[in-house]
Amino acid sequence: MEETPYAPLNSSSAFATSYQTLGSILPKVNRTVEKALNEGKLLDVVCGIKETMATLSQIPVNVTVTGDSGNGLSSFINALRIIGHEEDDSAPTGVVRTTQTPARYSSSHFPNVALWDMPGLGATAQTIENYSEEMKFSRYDLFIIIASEQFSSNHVNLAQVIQKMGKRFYIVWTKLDRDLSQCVLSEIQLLQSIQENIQQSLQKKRVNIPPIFLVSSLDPLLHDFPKLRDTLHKDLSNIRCSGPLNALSGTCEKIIDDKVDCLKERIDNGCSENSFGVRDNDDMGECLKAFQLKFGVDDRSLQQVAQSMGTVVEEYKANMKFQTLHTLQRGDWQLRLMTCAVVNSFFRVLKCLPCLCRCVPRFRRLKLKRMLLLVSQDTKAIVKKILRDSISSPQI
Ligand SMILES: Nc1nc2c(ncn2[C@@H]2O[C@H](COP(=O)(O)OP(=O)(O)OP(=O)(O)O)[C@@H](O)[C@H]2O)c(=O)[nH]1
Ligand SMILES: [Mg+2]
Repeated sequence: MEETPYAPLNSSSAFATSYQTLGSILPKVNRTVEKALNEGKLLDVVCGIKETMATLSQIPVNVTVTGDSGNGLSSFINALRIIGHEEDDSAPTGVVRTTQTPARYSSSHFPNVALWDMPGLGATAQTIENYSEEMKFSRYDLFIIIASEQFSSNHVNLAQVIQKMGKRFYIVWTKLDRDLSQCVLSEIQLLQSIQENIQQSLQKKRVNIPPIFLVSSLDPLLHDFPKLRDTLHKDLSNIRCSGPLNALSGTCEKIIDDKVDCLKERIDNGCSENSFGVRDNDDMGECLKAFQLKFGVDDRSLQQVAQSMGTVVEEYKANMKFQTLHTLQRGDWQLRLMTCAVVNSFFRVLKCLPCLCRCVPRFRRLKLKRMLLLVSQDTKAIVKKILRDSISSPQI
């Protein structure tokens, strides 16, 4: 497996992110998404979001591996990279204190991620505050605290410091092979007692329980390693994408709201037939279909979106509250009232009264505008789902 050789921490350039690239691409993507939403082409919105994801996935993320010296920090890095400690570019390991300065490693399993091997917290009287300052904790995006043999106060203190910084961290209990070979308990009991011990130690110091993984660096594919890799992939995606995609989500909502305002104005001006291509704007079913088409949440568009996202259309439809005329009337009391038989009969009578018949078009516009608003809410829900799915499955 091809791996990049390690580099000791010697410059801050390793922490320079490609936010500049991001700064130049995001406005372009925003424009693409804006145009697509205005034209009701949700498939183009998906393309714009995928383009953003591709850029975001190149943002370097710094993951640091820390813990007590000798707990197996360097061995864990090699195991995570699935390389042996005898390979040229592996992290040096040993029974004597080995790692003296932070060293950076990369792995083809985690593209654009710097894995930092730290000198462990030593037997010296170094405080956790000094250690976190010296190791420049503020530079890292995610922390992996390694523990083995015993979950010490150093581990709890590390967790506390990282929690205070508001950063994501995991606890990885390693050397599980030794525990298993020496313990008289069954494997299930042993795993449970390690988990409980870690949780209790953290709870005593009011640390929120992070993900905990029990592994052996001698078996990089066994125990909790697969779960750990999976969680790490998801968190890396979150770290890179949630900020910009949340911003994009806000932009999308604003574009949809603006579109609603613009269409409401057209309805007020009596241009609904021309604008939406409806033949009879008293036919609520036809109007609903026309609005859905206008926003790109019609059956055909949703089918294309689902296909492009690698899923089934039902997943998207399940996010819509007002997909059919029936659900629309059932889900919104205002529209239910406006379309009930009594009100309809009342307006039919009004139509025949010359002095009051002017109220009829006004009432029809009210109904159309309400329906428009509800369809726009469904559109927002669909866009949110596309964004959510893009973060959780960045490879789509
Ligand atoms: N059996 C077993 N031994 C392990 C495991 N992980 C690490 N070791 C051994 O523990 C010793 C210390 O491992 P390192 O990875 O060098 O530990 P470290 O925390 O990086 O230590 P320093 O760099 O010295 O602070 C080595 O002899 C490793 O072979 C494991 O999962 N199982
Ligand atoms: Mg080491």
